[in-house]
Amino acid sequence: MKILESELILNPDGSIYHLNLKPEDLASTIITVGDQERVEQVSCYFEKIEVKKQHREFKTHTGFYKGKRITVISTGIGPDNIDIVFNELDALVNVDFESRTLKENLGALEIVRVGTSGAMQADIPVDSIIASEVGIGFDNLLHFYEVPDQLFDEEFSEAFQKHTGWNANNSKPYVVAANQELLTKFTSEGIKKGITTTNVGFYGPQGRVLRLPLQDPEMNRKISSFLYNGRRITNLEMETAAIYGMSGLLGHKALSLNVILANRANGSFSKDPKMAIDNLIKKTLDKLVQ
Ligand code: R1P
Repeated sequence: MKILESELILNPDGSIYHLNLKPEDLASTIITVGDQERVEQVSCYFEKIEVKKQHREFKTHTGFYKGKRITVISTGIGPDNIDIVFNELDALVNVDFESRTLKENLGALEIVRVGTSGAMQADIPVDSIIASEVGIGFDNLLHFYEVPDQLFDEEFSEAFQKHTGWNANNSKPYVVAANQELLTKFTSEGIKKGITTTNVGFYGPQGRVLRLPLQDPEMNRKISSFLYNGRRITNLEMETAAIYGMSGLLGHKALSLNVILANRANGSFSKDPKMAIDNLIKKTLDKLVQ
């Protein structure tokens, strides 16, 4: 079936609407970062950069690291941007832009998020790295799609809602796992497994009070004290669950890695965030070529 011009919007040069990329600009291994300035922080390690493009907050460099072709792209902040980035990355691989039809053989991308995050447990040091084995989405992005039965862990979600006395006005938390192959490959001495909550905002939704009181001031304490099969929630950010959900729906392999910049439980913050992020970048690139 042909996808209409209003649904798959292409720019006059044939690139896709928001990402401003053509299919040939993309590698099958992709690093996503939130901050567009982090794109250079990754691509400075490439021996050669062959694509440099940007539109809005979506900046892309494609090049080679130790002979492997890798794309690094910034998503900006939040699950709403993940909807755009993941649908368009998928279209670049799986839609024939000439005929506007799905390709017969669908491709699977390997996608690793290199992000920053806040720890929810006092014993998780700033500058440490967490690979999310599970993402819990407090956002509602995935609820707009038809989701196959196995994608969400409903039992986990029920237990979490019960523990927190989840407000029915908020969207139902969805629980979705990382790609197991990538999780195994990346988990190591310096990269520990964890459970990550993904939220729609940085302040109220993550329990930060500057001037506005919270609907549930106890939520972060409840998140920290939640245990499921002996596992606790380690960290909180704004993209992981949406990335896992969209990748699960589209058939891509995804893993989210986050360096802890803030510890929300003990109030500490990294003394050198740039160096901490750089450490994660170098570890990620080396794991990708292993
Ligand atoms: C908030 O400051 C942003 O930082 C974190 C959050 O998920 C959110 O996107 O990740 P990034 O540094 O990867 O953007």
